[in-house]
Amino acid sequence: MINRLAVMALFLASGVAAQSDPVAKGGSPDLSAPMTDSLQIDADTSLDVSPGDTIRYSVLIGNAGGASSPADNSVFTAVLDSNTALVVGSVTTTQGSVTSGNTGGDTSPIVNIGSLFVGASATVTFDVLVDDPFPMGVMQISAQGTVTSTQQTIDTDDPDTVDPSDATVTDSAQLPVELQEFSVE
Ligand SMILES: [Ca+2]
Ligand SMILES: [Ca+2]
Repeated sequence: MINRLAVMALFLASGVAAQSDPVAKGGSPDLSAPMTDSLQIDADTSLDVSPGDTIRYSVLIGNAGGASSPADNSVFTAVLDSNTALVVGSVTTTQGSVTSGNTGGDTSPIVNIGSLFVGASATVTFDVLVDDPFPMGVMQISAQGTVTSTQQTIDTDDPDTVDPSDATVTDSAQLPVELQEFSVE
């Protein structure tokens, strides 16, 4: 991250417009994949993520690469939190096909996106069920996706944090709900 910032600063200092110069992009794809989380089903109407609830992840996979530089054979996979379970049948994509996640016995999402052209994007969504009961002392749920392609492989990004390729973390004071009381501000 620091190195990337330093490089960007050098570009800016030298007057080179890194984003608009096609030479700077070369002929390579430039993938991005922010993965957001949201409370899809609040089973206990607690207004917060808690055991038994359903979290929906949404991944916007984009390619901002140089001209004529698709990301070929793009495939999305994800490693889910061990205290959650994929909701079989919940996996969707706006491009390509779901190869794992919608058939009985599937435990993780795999989506075959195919070629993702420059300027194009594909949105993948899937749901997980939060374990109930949930282990005491665990305050977070995290999931990390990966997009592989012939030209480039990247991890998904939690857009809530500065780190450009970190797991998507769901915080909740309600998770170890059995033994704690919380004041509402
Ligand atoms: Ca809840
Ligand atoms: Ca981040």
